[in-house]
Order: sequence, then C-alpha cells, then structure tokens
Amino acid sequence: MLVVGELINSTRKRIQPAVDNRDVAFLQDLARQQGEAGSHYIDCNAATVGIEREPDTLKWLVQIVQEVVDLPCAIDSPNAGAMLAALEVHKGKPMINSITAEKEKMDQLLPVIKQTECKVIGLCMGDGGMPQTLEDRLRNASILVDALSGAGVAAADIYLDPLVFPVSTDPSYGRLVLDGIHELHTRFPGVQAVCGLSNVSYGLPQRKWVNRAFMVLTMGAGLDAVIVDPLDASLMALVSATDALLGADEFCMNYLTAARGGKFDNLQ
Ligand code: THG
Repeated sequence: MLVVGELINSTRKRIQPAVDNRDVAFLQDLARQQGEAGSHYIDCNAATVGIEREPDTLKWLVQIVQEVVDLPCAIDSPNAGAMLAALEVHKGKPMINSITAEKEKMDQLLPVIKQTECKVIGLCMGDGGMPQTLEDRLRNASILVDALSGAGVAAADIYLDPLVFPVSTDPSYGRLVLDGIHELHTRFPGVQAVCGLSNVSYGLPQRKWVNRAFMVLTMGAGLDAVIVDPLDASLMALVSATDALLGADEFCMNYLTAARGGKFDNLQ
C-alpha cells in the first residue's frame, strides 16, 4: 500500500496558522513524523490562503518539507498556477493531486503533465459537477484515462480517485467506493486506485474506528494508494497486517520487521 501522509493541509485547524505565520519548525516536524511513520509521499495543501497567494505558499511548503524528508510530495491543489509553481521546486517524481475530467482543468494541466515525469491522481468528477452514481464516476474515469494516456502517463502512474463521501450522509457511500475500486481495476487494467480515506467518517463520533474499518475494506477491494493520517499507528498496523494477508508482503517481512521493532506494542 502506497501511503500519502495527509497532515500538512491548511484546512486543518493547527496548520492554517502555521502556514500563515511561516512556522517552518512546526511544519517540518510534521513532515518528519509522517516520514518516520511510513509515508511514501507527503501531501502539501495550502488551499486556505487564497488563489493569489497559493502559488508562492505551496512552493514554499514543498521546499521546506523536502529540506527535512527524502520523500516526494503529493502536490494538492485544484489550481494550475499553484501546481506549476510547486513543480518548479519539487525534487524527485511528484504526485500531482489532482486533475479532473473537467475540460478547463485538463486544458490547463495536461501540457504540464506531458513535460513532467510524475504520478497523477485523477478525481472521477467532470463538467457535470460531483458524480452521484458509480456510472458517473466510471464515465469520468474513462475520460481521464484516455487524456492521461494520451499525455504519455503510464497506466501504473495513473491513480483514479472514486471520491469518498461521508457514510453519515448516505448509507450507500461506503459500498459505492468499494464497488468503484473493483470496477476501475476491471475496466482500466494496470491503472491504480487511490482515495482520501478519512472523508468517509465526517459527521460521526470516534472517527478513527470508521477510518480503520474502511482502510481494511478498501484494501480488500484492491486499493493501491491512500491519503491518510499516518500518525494513527493502529491504522498503520492494520495496513501492515492487511498487506501480509493480501500477499503484498513477501514472507511477511515488513510485518515481522515492524512487529519485532515494537511498532505494534501498546496500541489503542
Ligand atoms: N482525494 C484526494 N486528495 C485529497 C482528498 C481526497 N486531499 C484532501 C483530502 N481529501 C485528504 N486530506 C485530509 C486532511 C485532513 C482531514 C481529512 C482529509 C481531516 N480533517 C479534520 C476534519 O475536517 O474534521 C480536521 C482536523 C483538524 O482540524 O486538525 O480529517 O479525497 N485525491
């Protein structure tokens, strides 16, 4: 499982002031902690600063994160200007988070993607607004796969996000994602599935239990990558155990190493 650490996101209460005040030490510490917890990518999102300041802010975020962790970033912005600015300074192979099947978005980002060795998250939404049904999502996925393949992105670097909605608002939203992951793999062989896991638990108390249960279920459905809080050590233990159970951890080596290193002791 490819883990994208989600904590450097200015929509979070602790992060917005840290970004506004350029609190380098606090943000770098969070990057370090997420790296040590097993993240493969560090998500950087400066959405709250406004479209004018976002390019400079996101660029700065990526720079300070990569000063302290030897990991690539998931550059999390709906704005092409901010994406471009951050890509200028990014080291290694970035994950562009994200593109959609909206025509304007594709016109802006595809030329950049063509020139960049990158992974790309495609949100399964298009010009019709937020998709309601599984079929809506798959139609948008098809547009994205065609466009990204046309721009030279290998299937293995395309991550489709079926979009996770809170299960507290509609009881079908959990199932929809599990079916979505399965259908994306069936219809687009070789392409990867990703989701922002914790969206599922909005509006519920004790969210961590819902997130952990959904982590295991989505992995069972074939999820390849997840945007998640990597500092939830119990969730990360479940990722490790589930990888072993799904045959994604040869001879349970990673599980054994983590367990012997004490990573699974005293968890709640
Ligand atoms: N798909 C893709 N990218 C994404 C998302 C997605 N990026 C943003 C988001 N969704 C994933 N990142 C977060 C970051 C934080 C939280 C959830 C998802 C979170 N925030 C708490 C809340 O809103 O209740 C606030 C916590 C705080 O303030 O500290 O849980 O789906 N491709």
